[in-house]
Amino acid sequence: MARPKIALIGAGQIGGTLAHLAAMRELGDVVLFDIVDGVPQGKALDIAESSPIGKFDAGVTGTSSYEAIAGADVCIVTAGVPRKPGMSRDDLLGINLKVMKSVGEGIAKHAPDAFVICITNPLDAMVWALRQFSGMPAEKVVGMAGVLDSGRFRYFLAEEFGVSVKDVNAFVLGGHGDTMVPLSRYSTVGGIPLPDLVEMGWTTQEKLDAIIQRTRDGGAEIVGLLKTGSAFYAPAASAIEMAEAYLKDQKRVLPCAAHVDGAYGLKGMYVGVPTVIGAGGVEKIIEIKLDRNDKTAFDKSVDAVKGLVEACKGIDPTLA
Ligand code: A3D
Repeated sequence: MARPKIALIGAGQIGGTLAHLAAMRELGDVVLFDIVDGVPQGKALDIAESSPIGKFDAGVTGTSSYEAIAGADVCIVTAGVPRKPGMSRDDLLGINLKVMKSVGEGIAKHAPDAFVICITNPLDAMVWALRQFSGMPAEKVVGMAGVLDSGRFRYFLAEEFGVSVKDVNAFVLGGHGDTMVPLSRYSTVGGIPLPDLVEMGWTTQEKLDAIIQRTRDGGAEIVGLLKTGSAFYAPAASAIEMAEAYLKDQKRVLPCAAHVDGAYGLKGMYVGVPTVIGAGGVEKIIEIKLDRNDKTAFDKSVDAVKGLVEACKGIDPTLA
């Protein structure tokens, strides 16, 4: 049986890391695409040359031509620009919207059956635009944000409690931005919900609130340290988890920016919700019960995403 084909659209910081991870895990043959000629070819050759040492069998090639992604099973999109210190994700909207148009059209033409994972920011608006431009089925186009946001939340919680990251589960809903909604009630350590851990004296509500705020600001914290770009190791690891769930039909329960039409009272918009990812793409959207505070926070996040989508329509009238 032929290996799956994984196309990475954008060969920058995240694209290069994705290529390395996908090849090392032998998820399939990797094609790195970028408009800057030489960069995808150079990174691909470098990774391919590491394969005898890392002992992995995966073809890794670089290209600046969409023809090379033909028939890809998975496309992961990082094309565009990242933020610099002082910028919000929303400041990237104008530039990255144009990029989504060319990428959406390129994927639709050459890999129309692929499962498409968008990472480009501002995430919830860009994945919506990418799906509009590509015209692909909603369950096959998804945004990566929740796996990363909950990963950050889990890491901070594991540090606070001095326990293994493997035993910490966390839940984050809503848009990928300052309005994201980390849910304490659904986040657990060894199955024990966070509010119970506060009652048990493992931590205080103040410390938990600080961790939640640090999770919301997680992207900005890295941008502030790096100064020249944004996070790439954890974002790449998160998208690989989603790609693997699709390729291996794992039916993973993962928070993703999915097309929600009906659930949560929403009508045809992309926002972060718990999903089941398997061979059908987004096979299910899980509608959880929100208490009044969580619902208020979720509604605020949804409104922020709606504002960005309206801004996209203002810039490109074909989206209206
Ligand atoms: P960077 O290292 O700049 O890579 C982006 C690449 O896209 C560059 O190599 C560009 O040449 C390439 N590119 C630009 N235009 C096109 C085009 N039309 N077609 C193909 N390639 C193109 O950025 P990065 O890899 O650090 O980040 C990529 C994106 O991911 C940015 O928009 C970030 O803001 C975003 N990001 C999202 C998250 C989420 O959690 C959603 C996290 C971190 C970064």
